[in-house]
Amino acid sequence: MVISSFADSLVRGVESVGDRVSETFFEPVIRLGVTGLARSGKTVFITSLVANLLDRGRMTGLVAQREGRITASYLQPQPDDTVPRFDFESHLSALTGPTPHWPDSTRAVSELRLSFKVQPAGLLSGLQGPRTLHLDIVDYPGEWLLDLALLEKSYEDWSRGTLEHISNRPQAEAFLAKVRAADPTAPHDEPQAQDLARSFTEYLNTAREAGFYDCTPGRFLLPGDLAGSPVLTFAPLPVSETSRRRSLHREMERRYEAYKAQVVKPFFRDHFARIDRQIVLVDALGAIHKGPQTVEDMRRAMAEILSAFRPGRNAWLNKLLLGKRVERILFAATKADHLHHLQHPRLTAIIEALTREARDRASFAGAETAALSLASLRTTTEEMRSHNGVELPCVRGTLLDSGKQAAFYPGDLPEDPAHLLGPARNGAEGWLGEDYGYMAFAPAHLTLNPGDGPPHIRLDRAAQFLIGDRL
Ligand SMILES: Nc1nc2c(ncn2[C@@H]2O[C@H](COP(=O)(O)OP(=O)(O)OP(=O)(O)O)[C@@H](O)[C@H]2O)c(=O)[nH]1
Ligand SMILES: [Mg+2]
Repeated sequence: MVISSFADSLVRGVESVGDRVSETFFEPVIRLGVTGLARSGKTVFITSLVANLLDRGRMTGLVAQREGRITASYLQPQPDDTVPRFDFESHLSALTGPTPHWPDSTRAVSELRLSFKVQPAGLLSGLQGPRTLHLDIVDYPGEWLLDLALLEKSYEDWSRGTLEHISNRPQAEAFLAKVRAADPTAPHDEPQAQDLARSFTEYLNTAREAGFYDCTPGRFLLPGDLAGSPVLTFAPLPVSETSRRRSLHREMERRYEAYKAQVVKPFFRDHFARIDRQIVLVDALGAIHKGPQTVEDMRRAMAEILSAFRPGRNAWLNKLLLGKRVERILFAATKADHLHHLQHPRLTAIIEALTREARDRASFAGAETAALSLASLRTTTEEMRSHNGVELPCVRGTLLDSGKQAAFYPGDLPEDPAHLLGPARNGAEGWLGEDYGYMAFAPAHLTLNPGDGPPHIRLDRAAQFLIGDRL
């Protein structure tokens, strides 16, 4: 009797010390960055991840959950007062409400804090009380990472590179005609500057819609509250050293430098530099459907985006990070519910190949990397259908445009990703022999069991890689 109460109080003592220490000194925070090019699936990913971390019935791939060690999870006010909160509730009710629909496109950085109470694993688990761990999830457009390259370029270099690069694109014709008509050495004229910037922005938007990913400066596409301000009112011009002060050239150059100092640098300083774990989402299926040129363009954009994770190359970023590194980077092919699971390994192989160059670099910088295929919100079911005597692995879902149910076979992804990436690199116009279809599915009507989050594919595996070691 005496012994047991002594033992109890010892345990309680340890527990309360543990609690106090953890509450006052040791509530670790993981900052998880979620990025990807436009429409890659960032918003749906965060919404479903958070919903599934709150109701963890479908998260058995998360080891701490399987071991029953996550005792609670809850949303908290996010800690950065100047960053908009990720609008989790609206996005979730869009996806899972009575008339399910996809959330709207998002235009800026946002953030959300999810906190966990976790029972420690291992020998001491019985002696310690639950720990608290905060997960800060930051959603930011991948296009903003492309801007890193601007920091190393003068206005002259950037102008020359951009004009050369877009010279053959039909989307750029109208802008290029204005550039030819402009005299960069003439005195600066604001309406003309605005006209050039507007026309350049139009080019960027149509190029992006046409499937080009190399559309920088990134903030021209997602201006948020900077729309119309001078830092976004510039454009590339063929310039030479001889322009005088107050010329169109000099004013454009000044604004370009202001964009770097007041838009690009603050983003890297305030958001990027603080990230511990990163997921990069890639809509590989969408790109494959659009054709080889889109795939090649995406591969290049990914390589450039990911060079931000190899800061050695950029002196400014290197200084900013002071040796801090993103510890883990996950490359995820999204919307895998468009494919029967038989094809998922092939999609993963494609994403691995697509990011190989960049992955090698990131690993070199000390980050652990992995690749997988996932669906943040599963909208389809699988079925085999026979077609001309062949059994095809299909998926069935509700079509977004007509609301009708349909079975869909997207084509046979090659076992060897080089069969896609090779022709893409070599400038092929179309895929040889195979057509890759794409259908937009609507989110399905859901009736969720208590304790279950929305249906997904491998979201738990993604969570395990990204945060599992800290739970
Ligand atoms: N079938 C399916 N479609 C998805 C999934 N995730 C995203 N999508 C589709 O992809 C579109 C874009 O998803 P978002 O999450 O809004 O993408 P985003 O990266 O936040 O897009 P922006 O905010 O515009 O940059 C959605 O409207 C859906 O049509 C998924 O898990 N399954
Ligand atoms: Mg979004």
